[in-house]
Amino acid sequence: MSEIFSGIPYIRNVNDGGTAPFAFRYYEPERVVLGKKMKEHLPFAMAWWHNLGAAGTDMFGRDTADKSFGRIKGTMAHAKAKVDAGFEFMQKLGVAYFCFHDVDLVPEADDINETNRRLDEIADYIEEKIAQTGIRCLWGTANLFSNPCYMNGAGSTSSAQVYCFAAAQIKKALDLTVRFGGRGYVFWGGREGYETLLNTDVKFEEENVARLMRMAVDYGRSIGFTGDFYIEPKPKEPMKHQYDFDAATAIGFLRKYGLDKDFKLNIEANHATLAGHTFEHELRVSAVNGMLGSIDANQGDLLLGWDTDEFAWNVYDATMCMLEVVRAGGLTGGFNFDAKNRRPSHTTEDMFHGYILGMDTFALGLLKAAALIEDGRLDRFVRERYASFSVGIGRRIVEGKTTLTELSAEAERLGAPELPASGRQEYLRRIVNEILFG
Ligand code: XLS
Ligand code: CA
Ligand code: CA
Repeated sequence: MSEIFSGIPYIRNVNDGGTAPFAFRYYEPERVVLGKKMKEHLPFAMAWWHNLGAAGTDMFGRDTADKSFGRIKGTMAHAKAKVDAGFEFMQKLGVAYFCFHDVDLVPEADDINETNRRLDEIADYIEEKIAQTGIRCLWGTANLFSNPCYMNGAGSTSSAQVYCFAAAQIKKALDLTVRFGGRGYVFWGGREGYETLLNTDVKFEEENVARLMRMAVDYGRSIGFTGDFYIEPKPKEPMKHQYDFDAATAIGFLRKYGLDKDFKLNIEANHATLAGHTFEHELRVSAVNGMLGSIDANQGDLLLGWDTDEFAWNVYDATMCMLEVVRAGGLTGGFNFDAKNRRPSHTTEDMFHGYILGMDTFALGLLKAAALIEDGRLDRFVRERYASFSVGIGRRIVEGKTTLTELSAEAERLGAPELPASGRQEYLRRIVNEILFG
């Protein structure tokens, strides 16, 4: 098989002989940080849909990039060329995992039987590549939002027939995920939401979404899938109201329907900011609930109100992200680059620049997070901030040994409380800047 990205070298770190512009500046897979190799802190994954599919189309214009890989789009020959391109791309970057939707892999046919036949054919080919390279699946998913039949959602559809098709796609996507050694399986509720209550039974729709997830868990476990299922929260786009608005909403849903033992969350940076949260907020809410599973490692644009899926370049945000991940003890999933080049970045070289940027940003974030942890001032400050709860009445509160009557008596004894100690936000931000910029 001939080389597809022939002008691009294997990407190495500058300390390891890599030369500009195709070299990592910060990512060194074998470098040990906080007792673990960088590549273990950062299991990176390629998103099949963006990297091998997205060609710059937007609502106002057609493709700018050529993602044909020398074949006619919409054919099985093209599907195979995407496999060749994808594996060569991942090998050149040292990316160990990929993520996919079912219909990223093959052109979808009108009849699901034919789509599944095509999926079986491409799966054989992908399995050969997995055996040759050791690259495997981080997570798989079913695209339950592009086909017009999913106009009202999949699990939350108004049509029992459509619900069956959603179930069939999930079943097949789970089969493929297991065949590709997947660590996880994602539910992003693309159109699981609604536009108006005038035509919607919210309670019924949410129950149906939960039933579909329960059936997916039962089927997955029956075929030997031992990984995590994930919900990927997103507040809007395409629907106005989405049922998986943010981490807290998704966690409440999973607990209500008894799905929390099998599911964790896949937190996307861009979705966090769309929900009006920071990326690190969504990570922290997931982590403190034991639900931090995987990350879609991209970045949104706060000046735009939609999901721009940019390659992450904001080192401050990446540092805050890595602080959360390291403190949580790492991910069971990984860092999936659900990111695409900007429309004018339309060349093959840009595909590599995007990944080098993303990988370097999170590597630098890891180094800075490690430096903040080793510095210790932030952690110490937070610990000491709550010191009044480790002695006297504070301690009795935490130990559950007191009552409202006793606390009330204490307040009456004091007459008026002292102000809490300063939160020192500006001082703490100075520490972060000092660690980031020296
Ligand atoms: C869309 C989502 C999607 C999921 C997988 O906004 O990010 O790409 O990650 O279905
Ligand atoms: Ca995503
Ligand atoms: Ca997205």
